[in-house]
Amino acid sequence: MRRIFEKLNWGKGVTYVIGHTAPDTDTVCSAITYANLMRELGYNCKAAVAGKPNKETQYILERFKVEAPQTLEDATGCRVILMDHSEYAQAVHGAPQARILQVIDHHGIGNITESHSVIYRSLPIGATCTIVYQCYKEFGVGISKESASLLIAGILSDTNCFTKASTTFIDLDAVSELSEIAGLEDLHELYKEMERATTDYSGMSDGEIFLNNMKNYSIGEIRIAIGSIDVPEMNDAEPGLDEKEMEFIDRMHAVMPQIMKELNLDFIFAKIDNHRENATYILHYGKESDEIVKRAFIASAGEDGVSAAEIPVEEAIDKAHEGEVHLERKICGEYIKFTPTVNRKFFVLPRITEAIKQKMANFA
Ligand SMILES: [Mn+2]
Repeated sequence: MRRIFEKLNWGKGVTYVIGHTAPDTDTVCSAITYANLMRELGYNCKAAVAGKPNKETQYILERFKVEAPQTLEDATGCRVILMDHSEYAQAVHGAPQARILQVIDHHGIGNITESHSVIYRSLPIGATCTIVYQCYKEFGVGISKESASLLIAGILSDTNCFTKASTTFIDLDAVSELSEIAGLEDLHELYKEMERATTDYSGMSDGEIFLNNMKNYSIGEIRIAIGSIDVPEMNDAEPGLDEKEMEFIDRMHAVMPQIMKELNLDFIFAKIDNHRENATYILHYGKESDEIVKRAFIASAGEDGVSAAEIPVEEAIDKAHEGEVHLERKICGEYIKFTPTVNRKFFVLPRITEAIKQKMANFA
């Protein structure tokens, strides 16, 4: 394996190991640890971020006393290793003019291109950090206490502490070995603190809260973004909790037009999780976005000529949870509410993508 890495065109300068914009814990921690591994193998690599890490990630870096990676403003002309994404829409500015040496990811294949040989490693597992752990094992390189802590944090974050449908035994095995190296006994305590940091929106405007975990996607010529936001924990001793939560969701809805305009998007969507209710609210904005949402999440096959996206809602979620969970869907005014919560990568994005493709096909 080491020989294969020698074949990459490393050049003379530094190679940046960098995750997606709106950096989260998996993207940042996988970049730091993978850069460490590449340096161990003798390559001049440096971790970087494509924006300000979110609050959860800031908490992790502080807790494990790790310096935040430098921000790479523009990757034009740079050599890069992309972590946790494969879409230009999510990549650092200038990525189309960068040379990609490697991609380490656990999402679908996006629209990046590279004419030179690359190492492209993608697995349908819980976190990019798990793949980095596998790479360490493959090379027989020891994992430091610090790197082990960061990898655990990335895996806990992306799998919501092993509760997401994307979690695999590979992720669980990785964490069980890593926690011994890291000397971390109480992972639930760690995850609780991470959750607290995630919904600490103090000092942030509504727009910043929305952008905190928003991802951009290109579907052909169509540019969309999907924000993923958690309703902050509120004091349930006070009356009117439901209204306060809805007020927060309405505030997120209110910033969507401005974000859509500024980023020149065709549509913008949001997936807002209210953990108290164990529910997800789907929000949409953009011309005829209601039709897309209808196709993606409401319409049943054949009804009024509007066909549902490939997999019926119930089937999709049942599959994800192996038949143990029944998904409920409710129309709440302009929003669609799912109980229990649904996943952006496996549930929301594929259905919206399919609905947009159908809409485009009908139009053409
Ligand atoms: Mn990830």
